[in-house]
Amino acid sequence: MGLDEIIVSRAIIERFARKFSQGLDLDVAIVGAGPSGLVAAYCLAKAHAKVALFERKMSVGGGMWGGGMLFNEIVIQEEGKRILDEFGVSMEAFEEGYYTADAVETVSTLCAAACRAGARVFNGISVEDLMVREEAVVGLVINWTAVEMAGLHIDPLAVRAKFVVDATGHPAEVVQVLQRKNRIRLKIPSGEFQGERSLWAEAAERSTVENTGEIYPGLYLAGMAVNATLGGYRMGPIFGGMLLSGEKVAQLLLARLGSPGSRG
Ligand code: 48F
Repeated sequence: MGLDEIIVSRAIIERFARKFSQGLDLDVAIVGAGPSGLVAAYCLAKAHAKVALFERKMSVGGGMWGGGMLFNEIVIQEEGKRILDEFGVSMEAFEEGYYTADAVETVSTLCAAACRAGARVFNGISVEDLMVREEAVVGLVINWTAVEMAGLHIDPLAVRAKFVVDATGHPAEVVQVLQRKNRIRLKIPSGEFQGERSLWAEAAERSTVENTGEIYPGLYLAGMAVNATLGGYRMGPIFGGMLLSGEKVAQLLLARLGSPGSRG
């Protein structure tokens, strides 16, 4: 069979344009494809919500690939094991209540499951701002990461979403941009972004899950962005809290969405 490079080019352009265009009007837009974002995307897509993930890097997985200090094994506590079991990730008991999993197998399995459930993943795209209407977040403002890196002066595009999830990890970028640009008060006692505290795995894992939820009308927090925003502790390379937070944000959003529309 002869190969025509122009057909190859046209196939990429047309198929990407279709996918991208279908991702412009969403039930849920998730920013950041780390463990919490991937689990949230999977749970939402499985329940037929129209969901897309926007990830700055080319690779999904966030801080999970490198385990702890580049030793690519992760630790999951008893509470989080159920979630990796559901995905079929192999785990090995270490000591009572502690399990290990291969970081690469875990990331790739979470991502494949999210995609197969119907979540669309847009990598190489950075969320630089939000759409805000009458004191509610109603969408994202996005641009190519390559444009951001090159410092080019090129206007972004917009994505509408009924709900946005900040799953950007330690920097909690979405919350920070919302606060910086709109002079608003967050739905927490301090009213404003706090920044994370030093390492305390047990307290951090608990508070990440407990505080997962809506931080401003239309904007939810999941994963490490929860603790960063509320002034919670960091937890280091234990990942049960990230998985549980992703699951919890999806459950909260599904309750808000009622019966999500079928994916377009
Ligand atoms: O940091 P990350 O893995 O978030 P997470 O799901 O998990 C945290 C853990 O990895 C670890 C930890 C727990 O053990 O403390 O750090 O909370 O993934 C966040 C992803 O968001 C992307 C970033 O590249 C990363 O892959 N990201 C950050 N800001 C933006 C973004 C942005 N403005 N636009 C798009 N993607």
